[in-house]
Amino acid sequence: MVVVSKPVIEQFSSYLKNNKPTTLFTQIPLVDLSKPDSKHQIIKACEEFGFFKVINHGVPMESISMLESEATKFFSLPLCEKQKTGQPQPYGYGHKRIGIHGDVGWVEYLLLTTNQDPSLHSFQTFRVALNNYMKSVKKMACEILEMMADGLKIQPRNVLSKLLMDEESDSVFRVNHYPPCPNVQPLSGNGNGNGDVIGFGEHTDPQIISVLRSNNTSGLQISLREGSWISVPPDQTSFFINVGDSLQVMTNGRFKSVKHRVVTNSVKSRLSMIYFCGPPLSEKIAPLPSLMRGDQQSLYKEFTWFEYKKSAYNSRLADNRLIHFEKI
Ligand code: GA4
Repeated sequence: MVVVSKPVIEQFSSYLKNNKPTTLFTQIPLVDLSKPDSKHQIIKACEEFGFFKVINHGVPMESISMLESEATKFFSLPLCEKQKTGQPQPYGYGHKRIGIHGDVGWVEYLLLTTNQDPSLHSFQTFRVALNNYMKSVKKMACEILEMMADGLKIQPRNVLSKLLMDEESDSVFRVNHYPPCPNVQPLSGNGNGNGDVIGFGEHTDPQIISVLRSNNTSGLQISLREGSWISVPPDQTSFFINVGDSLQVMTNGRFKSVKHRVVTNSVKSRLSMIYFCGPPLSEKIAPLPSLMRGDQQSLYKEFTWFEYKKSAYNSRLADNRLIHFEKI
């Protein structure tokens, strides 16, 4: 990350959010994957929050630490070295700019496909650590999606996980590094009053679910249905699951994709790694027939993941992307 001069900090302060105050006492749903009732907990969390934390997930701590240490090494390289992974189009190394329509954040990142991504060819140990990690995380994500199908009482239980297991699955992996951000003066009315600068602006994820793990630095916030923001206490031994737009459509709106954002920390850097579980490009995204009761109608027009992705990547971060696909 380049050293940043004051005017740039001021530029970022215009991204300070002026939303309703953060709610302090809401508990993030916690799902223990080893418990027999976890499928019911998952459904409840997806309906109420579109978000939950998982423990007893089976991803070895060793593979998490290996990837974290490789990613930390990568981000401490000089800019020119990091840029050898390519400009984000959308894959590669990026900093500050998110997407192609002017969104910015106090962040540098690596965006990769989960297939044979050529971006890391000169970073072999990083690549190996990444492949190991992704293998375990994909397995856990499939288990969660199967529990979800069980909890929704739909058959077959791999109706969602098969999209991820498909060789053509269009999943994406992202490592975000939020360097400590020099504090700016809190603006009046700013949520929690500590001068938060936006690391990654508010958005929903377009995919089915996203699986996030971060180091022990806070920053992630989720939006509750009534519009207030809550800070998610970091936990480096657990994973956090987001419902994405595609799962909202597949459940015909029963689950809602969760709006989330990341605010920076003035002292510690935050490192997060996210597996975005996407279907194959040709997959039709529509409510699962077994979830539709009686003469229930789909709330959405028909579209493929390719069409949705294309439209999503053409949007601004905070846009409501599903609105164009809703039936009037
Ligand atoms: C949000 C979720 C993932 O990080 C991502 C992002 C993508 C990008 O960084 O290129 C997008 C964003 C995300 C949605 C709207 C568009 C595309 C940035 C942006 C402004 C990789 C994804 O799949 O969609």
